[in-house]
Amino acid sequence: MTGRCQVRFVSRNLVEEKENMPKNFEKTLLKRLSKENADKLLALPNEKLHKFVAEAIELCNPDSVFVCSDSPEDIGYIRRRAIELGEEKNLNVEGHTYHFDGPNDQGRDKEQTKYLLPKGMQLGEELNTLGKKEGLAEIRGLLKDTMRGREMLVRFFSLGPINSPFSIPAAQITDSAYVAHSEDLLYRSGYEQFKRIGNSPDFFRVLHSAGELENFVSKNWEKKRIYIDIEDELVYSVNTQYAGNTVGFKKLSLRLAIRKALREGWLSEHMFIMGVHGPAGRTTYFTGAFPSFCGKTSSAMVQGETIVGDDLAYLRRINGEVRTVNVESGVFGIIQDINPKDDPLIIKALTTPGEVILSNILVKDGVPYWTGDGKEHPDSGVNFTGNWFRGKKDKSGADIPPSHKNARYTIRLSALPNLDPRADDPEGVPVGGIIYGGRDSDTCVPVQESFNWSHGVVTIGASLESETTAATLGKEGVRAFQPMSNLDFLSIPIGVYIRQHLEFTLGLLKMPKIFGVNYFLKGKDGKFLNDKKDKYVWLKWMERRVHGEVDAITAPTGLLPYYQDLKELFKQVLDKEYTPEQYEIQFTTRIPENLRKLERIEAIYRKDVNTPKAVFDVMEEQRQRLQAAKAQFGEYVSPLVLIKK
Ligand code: SPV
Ligand code: MN
Repeated sequence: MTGRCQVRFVSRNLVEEKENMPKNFEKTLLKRLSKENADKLLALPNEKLHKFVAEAIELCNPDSVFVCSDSPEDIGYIRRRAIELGEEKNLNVEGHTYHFDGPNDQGRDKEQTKYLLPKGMQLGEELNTLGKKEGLAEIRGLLKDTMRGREMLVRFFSLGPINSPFSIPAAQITDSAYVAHSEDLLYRSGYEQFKRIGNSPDFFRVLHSAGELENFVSKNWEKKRIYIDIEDELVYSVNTQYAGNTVGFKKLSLRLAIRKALREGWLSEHMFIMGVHGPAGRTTYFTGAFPSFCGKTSSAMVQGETIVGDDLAYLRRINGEVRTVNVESGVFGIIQDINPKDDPLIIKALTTPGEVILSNILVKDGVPYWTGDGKEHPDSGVNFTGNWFRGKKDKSGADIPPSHKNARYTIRLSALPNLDPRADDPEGVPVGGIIYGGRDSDTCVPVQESFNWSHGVVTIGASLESETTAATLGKEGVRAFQPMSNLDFLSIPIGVYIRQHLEFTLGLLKMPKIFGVNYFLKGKDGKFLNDKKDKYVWLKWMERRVHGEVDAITAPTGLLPYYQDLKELFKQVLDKEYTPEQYEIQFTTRIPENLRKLERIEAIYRKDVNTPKAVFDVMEEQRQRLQAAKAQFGEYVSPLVLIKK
């Protein structure tokens, strides 16, 4: 099929043939693209794609257009351009480069990321929206002529594995070789897939320009805009370089995919996917949703287990079970605190020759440094603020750290030795369990299982909360509502999203279990009750539960592990003595805190008229269980008293 299309479209004198065609956008392509690039684009027999590129050319006015066919030469060209344009610079290790975003462009810009709403459509007050007509006029105005004197890069990707029923084709136009290069590490090549889809209009599009540059960074950051046209499945991004705002297939396409998933009956989630290894060589797959800075990547990278993905998952019902794929094929991970002791596998990938992009770290003499890397730091170097020296202050008089707290590394997953062998399986991997976790100092136990699917969706996923850290907002310990760790990316009302989850498993033969974890529980003295590595044990316990190999204690908020099972796993996995005292304090149900949490969460869902009644029913049942336990055992209920003799 692929071969036939190719022959039909490129074997004749394509340029002449196309010149006789009436459509204006094709004329534009033939006028503005070299023959070689026109041939590459027109070999993809897709009118919507041709129109997209032609209109972008007319709007942004590049000097030239490069169409990346995913051949090694074309991919090599993009990588070279990133260096030639100065967007990336070489580090000492072969293949490693670094990139800086401007000081005001160091993270996802929530405020300037808006949905463009066609007349008559409403998404609820919580979502950041703008009228489509007005928004398009504004963003097109900002994109006008931004590529004069520059080359436009056109790339194709597959969101999800190649040749998979899960996958969504996607096309990106950008004038940033750093963006195009990052995507090469983060996504599977899609040029061939575009040949296969023929004239289908069913693909996502992203149009990005970094805008005017000064010292290689976007100068007009005050006019940074990221607008998502949900009707046309087209993302616009301008005057920004930070990958979360420009690599359109991360959170921007996640927003489009959430709507597509609602229409088509599947789920698009902010989740890692990992294989947890059980007895006798068994692998059980889990997905996990955690807000940023809450242990998501470190869970997916636990030593001894295997990783499928660390950020985005599509979940579908296939043959009576839930299966999932990683949307991506690389990692755009937070580098702060990555060090040889805690993260040996990532450190190996970050120190071995191969393709690596580091962003917003400190560089001195071709060597990268970042906060928490376990290395001695130089007193000066270059970072996202330009020349940096110890004691350099920002406008408010605060010390500028050597690297930004959101500094990142970009690598291919294949650079990791613990990549799961089924990571690219077009059929996906079966989901044994779904894990939700947030930063919670005083309410939830370290690990628990829900009683059933709807109890898990409502009281664990939809009720997820996470405390901000001093590092993120300046105010520590402020609890934020983080349902499914997907709130920032919701493109549908929250009540509709929760209903979609509740209905997702109706009629399935095999139900994934739902678990809640909390790595951040503290004791009365304000100290964490668990070590970083305790999560290794929680994962193994959850794996055993999926296969019904260990029993659990029924507590008011869910099913808890037995001490004996954890004691054995602590010994086996970490060679650690786990004491009954540790167990009892960690797994005590904190009733007042749990009741308060229910109240907070219920109030949020009451505000959305779309919330299914089942949400309130499940919450009410939980409240009654908590109150009954309080009447019987008091406010703090040890797991030991709950064990039925
Ligand atoms: C996150 O912040 O959740 C990320 C990185 O995964 S970003 O691309 O900014 O979304
Ligand atoms: Mn993420």
